[in-house]
Amino acid sequence: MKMVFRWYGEGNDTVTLEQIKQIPGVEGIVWALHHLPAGEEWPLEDIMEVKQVCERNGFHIEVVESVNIHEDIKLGLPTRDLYIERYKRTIENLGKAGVKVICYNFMPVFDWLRTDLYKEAADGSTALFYEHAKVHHINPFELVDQIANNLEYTMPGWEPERLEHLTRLFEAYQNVTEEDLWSNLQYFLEQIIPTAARCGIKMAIHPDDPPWPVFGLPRMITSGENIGRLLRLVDHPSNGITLCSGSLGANPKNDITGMIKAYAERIPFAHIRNIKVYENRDFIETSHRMADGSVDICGIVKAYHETGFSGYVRPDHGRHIWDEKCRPGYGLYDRALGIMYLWGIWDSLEREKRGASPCLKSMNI
Ligand SMILES: [Mn+2]
Repeated sequence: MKMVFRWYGEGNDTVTLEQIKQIPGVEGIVWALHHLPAGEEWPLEDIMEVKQVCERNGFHIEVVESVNIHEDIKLGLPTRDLYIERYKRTIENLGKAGVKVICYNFMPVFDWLRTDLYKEAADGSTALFYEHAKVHHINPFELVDQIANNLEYTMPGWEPERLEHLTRLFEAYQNVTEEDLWSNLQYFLEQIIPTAARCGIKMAIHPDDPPWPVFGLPRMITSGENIGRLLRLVDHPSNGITLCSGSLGANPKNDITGMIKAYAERIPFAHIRNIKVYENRDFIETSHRMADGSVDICGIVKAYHETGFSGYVRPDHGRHIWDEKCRPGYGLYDRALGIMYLWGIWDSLEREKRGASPCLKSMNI
């Protein structure tokens, strides 16, 4: 597995590239042009600028997250063709810069949903929290007001320009069924997958977070079965998934290790994180350690190891610990701890497979 770390760019992240450099085994930066709204073409010059900054610090930029999809594409409006053409040009520009994987999602309106970004745990750390009953009792406008408008940092998927049009968006989705969304996704993929394939890029859709409908908005990428359907829409290696253990793990029925084994060839990018799921469907993001949450992190890493996974991995989110001030879920410390936990599992599996290292053997250990 190739370890990567999400970074929001110069002047837009509390974490520096110099700090990331000191986390063992991180080879690349997961990045995006966060200043561009969904639907804009990503200019090659802007892409090359990020490449230069990252490469100067010894990192590759092979994974982009996300190139967001304009709502007109998801809604299947006539204007979608214009945005799809721009999307193709962005793919081409990213290909020229050496990008190999583009993570994206196809969730209407909200990329992800939580009810509290700083829920305090018994040990004094805070983390992102989802309260199921609250989502069913609050209207989306109130939730946006509580979450997005009180943020120090812009959160991906919660950009002000997107949320400004919330009323119009909800109206637009009123008659859009899950099946409509599937057919709009198919239309999009049929157009862009040939371009991605030609550019040596794998598209990797991120599962819906949480993996069920919210505020009456349909959701598709929620289960192993639906991931199978997605992969069959355009049956090509460039049509893949970002397997996010935290998103899919919110539904305990999801067999994530089973998905890894079933779709190994089509997972270019893995998000690994743990959450604790409660019986009432609430969940809180926890440390990566298996005992702290409900997700079988050891089983997941083992499944990747067994299938010979050579794709990219990132620790996804972290808690806020040691008084760190950071973008919710994206501090340095807990994500670095997560990486070391993942390496710990991976290295022990490697050792088991290959036997003790030559150095240890020569010492007769
Ligand atoms: Mn994720």
